[in-house]
Amino acid sequence: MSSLYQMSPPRFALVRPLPASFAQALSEKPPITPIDLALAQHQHQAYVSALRSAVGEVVVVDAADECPDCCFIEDTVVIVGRQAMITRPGAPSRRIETSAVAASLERLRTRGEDLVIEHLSDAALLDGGDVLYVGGRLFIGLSRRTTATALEEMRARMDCPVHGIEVDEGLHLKSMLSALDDQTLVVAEHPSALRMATEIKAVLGAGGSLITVPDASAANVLRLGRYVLIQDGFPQSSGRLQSICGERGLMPVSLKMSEFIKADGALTCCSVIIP
Ligand code: CIR
Repeated sequence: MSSLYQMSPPRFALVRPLPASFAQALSEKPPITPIDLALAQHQHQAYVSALRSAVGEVVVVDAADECPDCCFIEDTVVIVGRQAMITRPGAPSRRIETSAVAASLERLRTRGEDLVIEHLSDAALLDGGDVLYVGGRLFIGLSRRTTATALEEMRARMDCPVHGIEVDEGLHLKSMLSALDDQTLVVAEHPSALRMATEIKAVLGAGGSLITVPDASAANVLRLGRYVLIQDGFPQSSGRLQSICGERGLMPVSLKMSEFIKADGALTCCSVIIP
């Protein structure tokens, strides 16, 4: 099975442009300065350009103005190997986002991609932001958006080991941690993030390691072949990440995500990667 963390470029990235309603996206705390839609568009375009340079093909799912959060496409599907599990997002306003994503995956399948498209049951709630695939395992955050029923269903239906991790702070499991490769987690220097990362590292075993960064948002990085998307605007965190990338022969690409952070988003949430 292709790994998300190999040096060769992932085959596909699915993205969803910003809807005109993006300024009304959900947010845990209303931002001090409201979302600047023009700036958000600019940041999203830079994100998509970075993806175009790093993956085989970018598949664009049409935006839906009735879904202010639709650009956070990661929450709508979990893909491991050929298995694509369409989620049932935790926020009621986001549940209608999944059908357009399922239809795009179906089009890829009819083009010959070896994908098996499945749907979580109506009993489950799960956001893809709570799902980290690393070391051949799925770690699923139990958060305000993702339920124990969803964890059990994923355990029963996914073709890989599945572990639950309590999320007691932040929106999602990946709000304060992410993976650089199959053994290395990037994690915020924050008690709750460190506790979750330590639990994951224990499952990964002797090779598992943690890279800590001072800024919570900056702990969300997106590995794409030999590139690593990191967040601009957090000098201490990006300095640390840039030097680690250099040591490992990876190329950091800095992107500003300020308008997405206002809606509790970051780098992983704006795409779905198919290795
Ligand atoms: C939400 O509250 O659902 C969106 N405003 C943010 C979702 C971010 N998703 C992610 O990090 N996977």
